[in-house]
Amino acid sequence: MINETFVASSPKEAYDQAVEKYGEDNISLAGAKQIKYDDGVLRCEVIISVSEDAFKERTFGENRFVSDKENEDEALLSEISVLKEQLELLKDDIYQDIEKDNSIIAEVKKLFIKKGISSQWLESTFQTLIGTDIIEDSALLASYLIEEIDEALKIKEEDFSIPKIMMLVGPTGVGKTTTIAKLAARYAYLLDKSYKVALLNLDSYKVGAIEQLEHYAKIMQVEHISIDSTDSFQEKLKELEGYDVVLVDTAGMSPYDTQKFIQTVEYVKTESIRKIEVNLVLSATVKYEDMEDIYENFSFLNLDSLIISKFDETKHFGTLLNFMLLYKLPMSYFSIGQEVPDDLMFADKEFLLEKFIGDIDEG
Ligand SMILES: Nc1nc2c(ncn2[C@@H]2O[C@H](COP(=O)(O)OP(=O)(O)OP(=O)(O)O)[C@@H](O)[C@H]2O)c(=O)[nH]1
Ligand SMILES: [Mg+2]
Repeated sequence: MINETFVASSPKEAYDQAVEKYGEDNISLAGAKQIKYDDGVLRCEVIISVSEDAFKERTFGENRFVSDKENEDEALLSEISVLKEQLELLKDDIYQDIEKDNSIIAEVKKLFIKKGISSQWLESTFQTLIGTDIIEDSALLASYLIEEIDEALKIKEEDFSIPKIMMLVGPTGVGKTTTIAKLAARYAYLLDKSYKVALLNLDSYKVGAIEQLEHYAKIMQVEHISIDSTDSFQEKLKELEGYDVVLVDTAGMSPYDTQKFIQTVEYVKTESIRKIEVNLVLSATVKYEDMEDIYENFSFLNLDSLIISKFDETKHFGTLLNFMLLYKLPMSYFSIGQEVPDDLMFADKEFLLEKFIGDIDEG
């Protein structure tokens, strides 16, 4: 095997470069670190191992046999993409003129931006309405936008095809452990059928993390195991094959905790008979500026769905909706307070949109 280092501003970007070059199945992570370069910029180095053959083929073999036909196709494709760009610019110009003359668009746009929706999404939606009556009436336009948001939101239906493994990941203090406890109670006691639940704790960083989950496990009388290496994770997953639902708690990570990310990727990639479903827990109070960093880093883990926590701590849901418009992750659960197990509900678009409409109505 040969080790190769990829450098980028985030671990995900560096890892993606490796995947693009070799394909996900041909590489394994050998390490990662964050380094301040001589220019003062912090960069992430991700080291992957790859077979010698793949390394030679990809590093020295590329472009050796590019045929004339392939060259022609490439030239044609690049001409088409230039034309497409010019068309987009033209459309933008036309739209800018219309926006200047149409006070209704300007008024509705200002309100939705104030509530957290990005101008980029709004403008591309408005562009599809040029020439229609909708842009002549502010109430109609606002309700059209809400319908569009509704349509874009996705729900991940609760899946009772047992057995399953659900891993919760997310920034520090967002409510992962509390949500794990609520989910454990839901599957063990609150549904029509009682499922056999086990809790696995991968958080070996936080002081008291083991005790926190153990405390919930004791109250609910469910199995609880702490893990400190990928080997023991794999071993325990095997031992727990007879369980219906295995809930996996992880350490809270800031977007800059490269080492924790790499460790978590190793856990996610652990071979197991069942798929490890990765759920990102995101607070409803997330700041717009943090959203992209969070997604950029956590998408590294191949996210299956989004659990929204701290629903009760805000009246403003536009930023969160914007997050979903941009990244199109399906929502699975909402955590609506601190009470275990009561404050958890299955994700509901209507519930979320009603709150957003209430906020819009307040202006
Ligand atoms: N208001 C409110 N508080 C919540 C909610 N979910 C969790 N909390 C509170 O947030 C705090 C942190 O919750 P944890 O479950 O420990 O968060 P965590 O993501 O596991 O934290 P780390 O493991 O440190 O990353 C606790 O005080 C919880 O009671 C929620 O939906 N609403
Ligand atoms: Mg925790």
